[in-house]
Amino acid sequence: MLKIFTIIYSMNDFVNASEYNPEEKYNLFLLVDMDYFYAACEIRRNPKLKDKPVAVYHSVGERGAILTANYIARKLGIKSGDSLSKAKKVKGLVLIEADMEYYKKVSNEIFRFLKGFGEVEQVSIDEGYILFHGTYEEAFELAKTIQEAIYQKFSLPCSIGIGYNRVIAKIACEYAKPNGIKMVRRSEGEEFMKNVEVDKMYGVGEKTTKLLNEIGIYKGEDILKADPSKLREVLGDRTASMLYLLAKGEDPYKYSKREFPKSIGVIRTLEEDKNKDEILELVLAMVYEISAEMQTNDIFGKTLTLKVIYSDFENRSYSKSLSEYTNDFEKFAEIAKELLSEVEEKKIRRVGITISNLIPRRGKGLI
Ligand code: DCP
Ligand code: MG
Ligand code: MG
Repeated sequence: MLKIFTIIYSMNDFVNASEYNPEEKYNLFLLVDMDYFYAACEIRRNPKLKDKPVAVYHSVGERGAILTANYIARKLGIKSGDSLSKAKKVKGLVLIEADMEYYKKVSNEIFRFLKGFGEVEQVSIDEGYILFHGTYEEAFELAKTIQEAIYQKFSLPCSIGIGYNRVIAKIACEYAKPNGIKMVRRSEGEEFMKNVEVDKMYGVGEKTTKLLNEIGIYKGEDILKADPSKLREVLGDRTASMLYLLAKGEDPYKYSKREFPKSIGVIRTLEEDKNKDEILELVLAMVYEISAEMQTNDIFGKTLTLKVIYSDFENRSYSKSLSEYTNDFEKFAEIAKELLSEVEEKKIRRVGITISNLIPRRGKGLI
């Protein structure tokens, strides 16, 4: 258990990244987020402000806070959350009181327009996911079209992140800002996350960031290198497994808004054909990935299936069920080892692990 993160780390060499096929269609997510939205709305209705530092604030009585600032103002050190009194000291800064009604109206118009490009999941006043099925290249073309169209129609800049899940799209968008497009393919996901700072990760707030920094974890790669038992001790099981999935470029929350899954699985192609005794570490790493996903989503399961595709393209599946529902890595790892021992002595090309017979969280009478 203790060594599993490092095992997974070294497994990268094993996985065939050249599997990516430019013709292939995927379910992709385009996160469209407006740039310095409230300030951009103000500049839109008063174009004279275009090259000036602009900040929008909200105030109650004497006290006020900055809600956002354009990038010129950000260069002067102004950001959302700053106090109005601090902002007032910045020479040349244009301060405008928030007009929420106007921003909501503009937002509604933008989202009505975006719905013309596909199914949209709005997540805040200025951002939403467009669900897209197609190739990565098509997704990138669509993003360019949308960005240009929004600018033409509303005179507002936006940035777009494209990813194979919501979390990757969201983080990619941060990197695209301002007024850019950033796409991360599945084969690039883990590499991309290596340099992502923990506070940029979805669901990681100030408190978790502080705890992580205290034990020397700043970026995605530090999470994968960390001692997992230490991570669990500091953060608790659930947050630790959530972070692990994020660092791997996976979406820990992917079941939250959707149908409950029938099974959770991963499949990997080996860089070169291997014997069964050479794939144990990879198999355990895959089991760990799935159990972490189950732990973050409060999912429990009973049946583990190991699928082996031999180099002659024949394939076989081996399954075993536990007597109880669990999401404990050790329990599934034991079955995986047992199943692997039953595998034929032939060269292996691909290997898959699936856990099925799933139930949501620990419920009365269920476990
Ligand atoms: N907002 C707010 N309070 C905050 C952060 C943001 O009221 N603490 C408001 C003002 C923003 C809008 O929500 O304009 C959208 O938030 P974003 O986080 O998307 O920030 P911006 O669009 O302003 O800037 P960016 O270009 O970084 O997306
Ligand atoms: Mg924004
Ligand atoms: Mg936003």
